[in-house]
Amino acid sequence: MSIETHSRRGFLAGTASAAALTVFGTGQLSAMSAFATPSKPSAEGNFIPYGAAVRSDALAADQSYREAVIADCQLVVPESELKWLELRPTPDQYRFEKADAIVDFARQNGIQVRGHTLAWYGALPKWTEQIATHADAERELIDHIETVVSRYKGAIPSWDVINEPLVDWPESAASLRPSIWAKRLGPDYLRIALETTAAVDSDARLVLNEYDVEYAGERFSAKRSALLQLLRSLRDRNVPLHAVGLQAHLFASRTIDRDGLQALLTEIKALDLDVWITELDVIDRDLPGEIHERDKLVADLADQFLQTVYEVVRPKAVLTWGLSDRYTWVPIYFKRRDGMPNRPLPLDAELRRKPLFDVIDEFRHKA
Ligand code: 9MR
Repeated sequence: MSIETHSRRGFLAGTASAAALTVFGTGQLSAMSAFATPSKPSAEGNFIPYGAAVRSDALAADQSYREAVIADCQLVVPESELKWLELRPTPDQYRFEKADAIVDFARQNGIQVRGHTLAWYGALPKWTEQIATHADAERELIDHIETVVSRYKGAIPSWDVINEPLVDWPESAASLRPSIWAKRLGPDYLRIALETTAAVDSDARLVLNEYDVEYAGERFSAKRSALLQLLRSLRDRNVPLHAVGLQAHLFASRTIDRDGLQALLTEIKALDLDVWITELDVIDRDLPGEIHERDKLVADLADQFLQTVYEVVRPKAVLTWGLSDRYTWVPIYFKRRDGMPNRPLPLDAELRRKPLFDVIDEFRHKA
């Protein structure tokens, strides 16, 4: 696929006329000048939408995967295509082609899109390390958010504005990851990112997305406390925020802290924040190899997690981080020692439904 680039100035000047051409396997080009056509919400009444992280390259090259996404997802989130690394090869360029392709695919198929992510320490292009001053950092962050969020206004109704703000073992809400944003702007980067997103798209649901908040153990309860403190401080300062995203990368080797997670969710509810399950999958590295047994344990763990959440709050949506075991990030870090492929997702590598699919489907229909 060729990469279309827009200079920042050129793009801002020519938003209305810029038409991105996308092609997804059918051989047909489709012109996409207006993203603002709202996607059709789930046509299934009061059911919670289910969605998955998707990859533009796989959607373009793999028809059976594309059909599975169309059949099973009411919602998609680009796995990488909206990250700075993909969008911003140089300080002056925005490269929207891959993200546009996903948004276009979703629109054509009546699927909604979530945005991931605007302010994160990860997947930043090298040049951002050179951002040297408070003023430069503020300008870069604001420009980026204004450009990206305005492009997809109306087409991306919820954003993981903030991703993974806290270190792995925080002492307090001040224990922010030392991203370029935190280094140059301090904790104020959170406010800047959230306020800028709200200013550009006042209808967008603004989400703060975090992981490791569901387990038993000191490190995880420290994460829950710091997260809650952070949410309260944002709320106390009237910073716009609508929801918390629980990533839910579940580890078969860890124990879910039912009381700890439910206490956190109760407080989140008391702050009048919604909950989204944003990146559910089950890291099966330490589970037995036998496939039926493994798939059952994977589904049981997700069931236990979702049950624990639902007893306190009905999430706005449940998304898994990928749809099929054919395309998953898990082996990058958590390959199995027996050499067998990981099976963390609702569909297997042949796109057949696994017990995990049924568990999620059951929760989608729960009141
Ligand atoms: O799954 C994503 C992988 O393909 C990327 O290489 C990586 C870096 O951009 O990010 C992965 O997605 C992560 C997500 O953005 C944030 N939560 C953890 C996800 C899995 O690592």
